[in-house]
Amino acid sequence: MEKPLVPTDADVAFYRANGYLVIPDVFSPAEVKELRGVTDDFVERASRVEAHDGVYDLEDSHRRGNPRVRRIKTPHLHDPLYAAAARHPGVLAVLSRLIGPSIRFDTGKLNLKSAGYGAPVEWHQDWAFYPHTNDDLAAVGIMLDDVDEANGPLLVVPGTHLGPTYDHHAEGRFCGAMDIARSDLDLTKAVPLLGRAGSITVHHARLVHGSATNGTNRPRRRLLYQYAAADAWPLKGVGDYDRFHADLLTGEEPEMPRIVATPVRMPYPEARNGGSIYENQKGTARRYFATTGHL
Ligand SMILES: O=C(O)CCC(=O)C(=O)O
Repeated sequence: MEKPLVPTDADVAFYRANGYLVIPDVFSPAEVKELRGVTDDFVERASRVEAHDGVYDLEDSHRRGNPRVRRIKTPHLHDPLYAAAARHPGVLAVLSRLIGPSIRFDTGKLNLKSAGYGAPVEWHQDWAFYPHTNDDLAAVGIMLDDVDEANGPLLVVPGTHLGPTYDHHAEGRFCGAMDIARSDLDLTKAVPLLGRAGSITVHHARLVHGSATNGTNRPRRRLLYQYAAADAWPLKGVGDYDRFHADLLTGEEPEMPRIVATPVRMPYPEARNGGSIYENQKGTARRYFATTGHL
């Protein structure tokens, strides 16, 4: 394997100021091909599935025999290739520069955003879903397809990781989406994260982001894995300590959590529609992408 690409000092400074990075060609064409192959198999098996389950989150238009998969949940638990992708040396080399040498894997998903109908994800901050004792948390997106302006790229609002944590509630319950009309955000500043298949994106957990429907005839499949500095502890608590400990990918298990003052809102009371961000966001009456479409 080639030596992993490591972000330069300028890349790190860009990430600190803007809250995101795009790094080309972290996964080789052969690795991408294998990941696409497993993904095709998962989608095919979904033709026998009727409703959301532990593996599949389905588009509203999904039917048995005509599979329309919105997301494969926790892919790393269902196939060793997905598990290996979460520990890819290229990904860890990038993260160690951005969040430090001791890195814990949190969880992951594969958002399919299929050609023609792949669902939008409303504007949100990941931090609103899983606040921690410090904010050295990042999500890594692995592009399984070329991503351009039209096939539903991740859109980010640079610098918002340094600002407030916005309200992600509707009618008093968590809904996992921001109400843009009630925020001070200037969405003309949003930028699409584009690249060839095999590239990765990294975004800070507090960065405002979202994505539109994929109206093209090209898929936009993207693995999305969450990581945290090992000394960041989830404020919602640790459900399974053995797994939490086993998910330490590099470095040392710290003796104590590191506590840093950050704007925190708790995702309670829980979303009326559980199961995935897509379901949570059905709780908002103010859908930006459904009403406004693309930027
Ligand atoms: O896949 C996307 O375009 C956005 C995904 C995202 O932000 C999420 O699933 O939390």
